[in-house]
Amino acid sequence: MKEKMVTLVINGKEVTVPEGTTILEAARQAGIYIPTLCHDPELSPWGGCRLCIVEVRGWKELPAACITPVRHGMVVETESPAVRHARYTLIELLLANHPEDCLTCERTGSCVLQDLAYRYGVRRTRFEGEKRNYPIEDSNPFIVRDMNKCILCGLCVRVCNEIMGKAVIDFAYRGVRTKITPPFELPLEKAGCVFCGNCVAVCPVGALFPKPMWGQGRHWEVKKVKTVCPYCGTGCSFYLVVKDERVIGVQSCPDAPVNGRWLCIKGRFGFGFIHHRDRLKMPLIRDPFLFAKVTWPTSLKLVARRLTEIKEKYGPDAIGVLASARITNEEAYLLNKFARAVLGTNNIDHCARLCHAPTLVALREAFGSGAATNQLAEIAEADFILVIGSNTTETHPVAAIQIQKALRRGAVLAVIDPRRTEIASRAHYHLQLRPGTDIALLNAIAHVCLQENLWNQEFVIYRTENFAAFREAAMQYPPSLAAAITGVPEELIIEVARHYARAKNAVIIYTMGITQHTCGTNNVYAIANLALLCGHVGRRGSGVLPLRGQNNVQGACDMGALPDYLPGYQAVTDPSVRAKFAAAWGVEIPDHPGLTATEMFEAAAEGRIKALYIVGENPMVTKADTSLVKKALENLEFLVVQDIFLTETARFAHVVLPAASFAEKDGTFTNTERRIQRVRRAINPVGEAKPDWEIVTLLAREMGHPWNYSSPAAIMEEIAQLTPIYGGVSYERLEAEPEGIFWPCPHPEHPGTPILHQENFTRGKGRFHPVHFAPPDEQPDKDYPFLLITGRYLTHYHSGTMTRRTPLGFYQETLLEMNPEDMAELGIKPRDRVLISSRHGSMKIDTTPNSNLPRGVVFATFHDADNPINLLVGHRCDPRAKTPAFKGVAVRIEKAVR
Ligand SMILES: Nc1nc2c(c(=O)[nH]1)N[C@H]1C(S)=C(S)[C@@H](COP(=O)(O)OP(=O)(O)OC[C@H]3O[C@@H](n4cnc5c(=O)[nH]c(N)nc54)[C@H](O)[C@@H]3O)O[C@H]1N2
Ligand SMILES: Nc1nc2c(c(=O)[nH]1)N[C@H]1C(S)=C(S)[C@@H](COP(=O)(O)OP(=O)(O)OC[C@H]3O[C@@H](n4cnc5c(=O)[nH]c(N)nc54)[C@H](O)[C@@H]3O)O[C@H]1N2
Ligand code: SF4
Ligand code: SF4
Ligand code: FES
Ligand SMILES: [Mo]
Repeated sequence: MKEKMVTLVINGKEVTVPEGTTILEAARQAGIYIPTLCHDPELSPWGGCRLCIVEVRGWKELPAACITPVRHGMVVETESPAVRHARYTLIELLLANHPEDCLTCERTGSCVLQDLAYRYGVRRTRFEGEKRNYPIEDSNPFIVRDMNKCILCGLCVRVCNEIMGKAVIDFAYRGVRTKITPPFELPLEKAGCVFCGNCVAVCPVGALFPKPMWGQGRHWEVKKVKTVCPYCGTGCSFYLVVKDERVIGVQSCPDAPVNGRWLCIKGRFGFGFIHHRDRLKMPLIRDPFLFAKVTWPTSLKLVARRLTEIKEKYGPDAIGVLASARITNEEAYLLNKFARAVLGTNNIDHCARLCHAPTLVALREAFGSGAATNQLAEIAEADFILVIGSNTTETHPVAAIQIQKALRRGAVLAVIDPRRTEIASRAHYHLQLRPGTDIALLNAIAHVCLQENLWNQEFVIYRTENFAAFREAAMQYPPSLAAAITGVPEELIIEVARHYARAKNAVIIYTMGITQHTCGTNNVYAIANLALLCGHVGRRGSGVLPLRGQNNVQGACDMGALPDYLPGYQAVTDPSVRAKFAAAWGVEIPDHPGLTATEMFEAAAEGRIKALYIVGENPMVTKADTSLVKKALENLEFLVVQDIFLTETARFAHVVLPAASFAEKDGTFTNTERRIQRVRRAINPVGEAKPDWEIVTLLAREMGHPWNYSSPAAIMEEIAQLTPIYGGVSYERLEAEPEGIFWPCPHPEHPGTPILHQENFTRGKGRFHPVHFAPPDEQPDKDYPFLLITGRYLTHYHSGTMTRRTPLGFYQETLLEMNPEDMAELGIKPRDRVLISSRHGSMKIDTTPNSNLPRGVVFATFHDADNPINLLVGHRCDPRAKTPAFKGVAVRIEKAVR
């Protein structure tokens, strides 16, 4: 359908725009400025401040341009004497009850009110307004609210409500007493605020301000460096604000491609770790009980000598490398090269093993690529969204904003999760299944699609294979059976199936609730089957999004930090691939896949692995079966840990190497959309820390390999030569294309691929994999009657090395969340200490009630490094992906003394 166009004249210029465009939008498209205060293109229009008034020939009133649609033949003046006069008066009125210092205030350096006063020549106000005298609200560590400077534009109210799906703040009182506040004047921290700071990001004046930067630096004294968030895989970018070699804050960067101005608490306020006094500033060696500070040459010589000795004595496969999903692509690439070319082993892996390894196996076999199929922004375009095992608002908060946008557009949301998470509470359908029963549920959804003939026959015929086998399997799961297995009412299953199948565009979002089970790989197959059956893949707005966890876990996989793949998912078992890398690197590549991270620890505990080089991971806290990890680390003849802090793991090391943090280096991260983005150095490394790429290069040289990379850009050149999916990536291009590059991007002229599998699947045809439900191997019984789910909180990140070290008050201890009725039955009161035991270990922990948990299910995070929950998680894992079953551990709970 062609849009109807309308032509009008603005300031004598003819402008043609689609019908329904506002005068403001039409003017902006024509490059004509109209001032605004309460308008924001991403928020619903309000028309409250009236600063955007214009004159329309023949109209008696001056209409507000931001809410007035254009009409054919309209003649508009944006700066006529009448308009200027009215604006002058409006600004005077605003200043009338504004603090006296307004025109000289330097709080933000970009105050829209002040700019307007100067623009329209308002020097003082003729009106004697009632000055407000509110106390400054700053009882929380993140946001300062100075309501004396508020102009009541309501932008913060709309952001909180429309973008965040919260309604923490609103207008209260009337007349001159009108004020924006949480209900009952509660402080933000008591009103459900999640401290995303997105209200601060839109405040046009200095009323809302980030507390870390309060009084820290005037705007001309600071430099701003655009970079990418070091936490989750959403890949938000922002400015690091730097003064005198210190990062003092984070500011939204409106042209950030993934997130625009929106961030979550970790991105906006989680930078305090950068300058924390605990940062490693010198290499350390064990001496024999304490760590001694040494120089770089001493530490590197020792590492090179010991690794060489162990390699000579036991062979290269006695050494393992744990790479990191926190470091840059260039650094992960070098670690892959270090393991294979310098050490001579494929024993390299990283935390993707604990995370989306089942996705790498199953989506690869189903679609041909183990990565997300579409962009995050497309979530907002879907009509139906199925979220499975993802606590999206806490773990990918800015991706959750896209879900919120879709909901505002009228999309239908269904969430499959045993817990009533926040995203589940926003959903039209919450399928609160028993942990570990997803396959029965997903097969039943497929059953309904087949039974009711809702499936996409054309797609299945032309684009898929192995349908008959899948059909036969799925037909064994009528909703009544699935209801009995999962505990989800039959009607819910049927309705969700109908919605998914009938949607024009539908996306499935899934994460750890799917992968961290002994049936993780089969769970992912079940998701892929459903997408194939309904043809919801390979189109804009339709796809499967396994949201990747860490900032650069996608990149670490892409760069070959995996035991079976060289960079770009080129199999080590393929002789032609090995020949290519052998020619480029000048060494033979070992031909057998290496050990996974899971297997490396088992091997170390058994004495088959003698040395580990661990970069940017903290397995003592994050790996399953802490007792086994401890035994493995103690057993090693040599352990090198390279981190930014002396972690629980580093305490076992013989040598600790101090790495530079994300703020201190150049490079690239690849986010969950496969978008490659530039990370930029904002400050020099603290102390004598060095970027990981420099450390690995020095180590390789020390071990006799003449590496001489001068910069991350030079490393990327080598990556592009050897990795077809990154073939067109270069730093010049990344500077010229600030939105980033989506792989696959095989050559410099290629535009990149935001949407996968459009004409063909990467593997040709999409393949169905019939899967069956089997009761989880670990069942609750009389001795272990509860099921423990482990996971995350919004404000903490993994082992907490960074989030526990912001001076901003992030820290919370880990609590065991229980259904209040279960607590009552056991006679446990809130904050009572309990002994929790699994078949694998036990520990003491405090309890807290949470009625969003079903009975029989308990929840705890693994963020508390002092009391690691992984003591309870055994080493049961998915047989193919080797991902541990972090979800669904049978436990017993007994009251304990403190
Ligand atoms: N704040 C914060 N954000 C993070 C991280 C962090 O540590 N902190 N870590 C990042 C990383 S690496 C990752 S991988 C992601 C993880 O992100 P998520 O996967 O969203 O986080 P989890 O808390 O591990 O678990 C997700 C959900 O799975 C549900 N679940 C448990 N068992 C089952 C089941 O059997 N079936 C279903 N359908 N659901 C189940 C849980 O109730 C939980 O709500 O988060 C990333 N983002
Ligand atoms: N019980 C339970 N356990 C889990 C999970 C669960 O759901 N439940 N989830 C699992 C998942 S999905 C994941 S991804 C893992 C995460 O497991 P890990 O990756 O081990 O967790 P992190 O705490 O993020 O460790 C990253 C380390 O890198 C360091 N670091 C940060 N930046 C840099 C840098 O630039 N250079 C270097 N050299 N180091 C740096 C940090 O200080 C930190 O010590 O945890 C897993 N463990
Ligand atoms: S910080 Fe976020 S949640 Fe809190 S009031 Fe502002 S927009 Fe709302
Ligand atoms: S959503 Fe993820 S990438 Fe974005 S600011 Fe938060 S932690 Fe950083
Ligand atoms: S910007 Fe149009 S009324 Fe406020
Ligand atoms: Mo993860």
